[in-house]
Amino acid sequence: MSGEKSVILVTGGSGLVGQAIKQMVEDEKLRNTEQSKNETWVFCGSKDGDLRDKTKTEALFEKYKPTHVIHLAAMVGGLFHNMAHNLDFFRENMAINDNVLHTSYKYKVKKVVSCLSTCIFPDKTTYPIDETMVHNGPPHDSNYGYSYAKRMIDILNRGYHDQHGCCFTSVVPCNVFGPHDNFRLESSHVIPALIRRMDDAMIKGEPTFTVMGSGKPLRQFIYSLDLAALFLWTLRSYDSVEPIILSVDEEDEVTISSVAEAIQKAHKYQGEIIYDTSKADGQYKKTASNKKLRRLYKDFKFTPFEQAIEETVAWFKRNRETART
Ligand code: NAP
Ligand code: GFB
Repeated sequence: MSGEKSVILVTGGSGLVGQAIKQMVEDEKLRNTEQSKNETWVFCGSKDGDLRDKTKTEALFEKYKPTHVIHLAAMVGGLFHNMAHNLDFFRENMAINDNVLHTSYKYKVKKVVSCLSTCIFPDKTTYPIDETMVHNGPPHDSNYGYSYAKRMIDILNRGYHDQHGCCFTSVVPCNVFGPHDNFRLESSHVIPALIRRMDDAMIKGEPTFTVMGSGKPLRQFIYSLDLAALFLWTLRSYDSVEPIILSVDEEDEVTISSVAEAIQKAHKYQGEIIYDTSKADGQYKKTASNKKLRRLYKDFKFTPFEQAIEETVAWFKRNRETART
């Protein structure tokens, strides 16, 4: 990308990850970096064009004629949303992904970076999970729709590369959280759900706070701003078609209970945390290895988890009125 003028279209640009990339790009522009001088960035949400629709997808590409695409747009949700809507997650994401990748090919986009997830790997597996294991068996039953649709991105990337020489690749983030997250309880992931529900408990002066499930499952969480920095690196410096995991280290894996306690500390909530074990735990663990990333990008520093939680809770309290709630 160095030197030439680029137009980078970010699908899903109005969401959690898209808004983090937007902030990183704006910071670069403020610093007037050499890279930023040659790049025009376009951040799109569904109001700019419903990517499930082929004609609307083509209209978006005709309007902006991107040279590069970061493809984030997807039907996205937490455990309970996936469990209740596996068919929708499959069909909507299959349609979006096929339209975006085929239109990128038709418009001769030089590079596309799409997004998988560490939750799409086989449920019965050895640990740590790595990039070679995407298709080694069925995913966890709670989110098979989303998982199979995401796995097809990898198949499409290989097909466009093998048949047409396209540079279409993908990243595999672990669980993401941060400012501009989805705090709508019917579809949110665990961290925004706990942040929003604990804020509600504080406002109502509730003496107890319920965490769903046992609190025992293990997760790796990446702060959205860290993921955004790694997306910029992937766009500019990673040219393999093979997926690359973008995750914190294996040893940074935390239990859902410790997440709830970190959010309690950030909120300064004095009530008692209780667990509703009648609710599903979902996958017990999906520990992923970031060795490939560490090999290629040696000195990347992740934001400490507690600091990222503090910043996200503070953002939510400042922006609750306009956030997705
Ligand atoms: P998000 O906050 O829910 O944002 C989703 C984005 O996709 C929004 O900009 C949304 O636009 C757009 N979108 C949804 N349906 C669309 C459609 N039919 N046409 C056009 N745009 C559409 O999700 P996110 O957490 O940022 O996720 C971004 C990417 O990261 C996704 O591919 C997701 O699978 C992946 N990922 C997320 C996590 C996580 O923990 N959050 C973990 C691993 C991977 P509007 O809001 O304007 O409708
Ligand atoms: O982020 P989450 O919803 O999805 O986390 P996954 C679910 C875990 O958090 C379960 C517990 O152990 C839940 O019992 N939990 C506790 C809660 N309280 C809550 C709450 O109020 N809301 C939610 N949502 N969970 C998703 C996949 O799995 O990971 C998606 O289903 C996606 O496809 C995402 O890829 C990254 O981490 O279990």
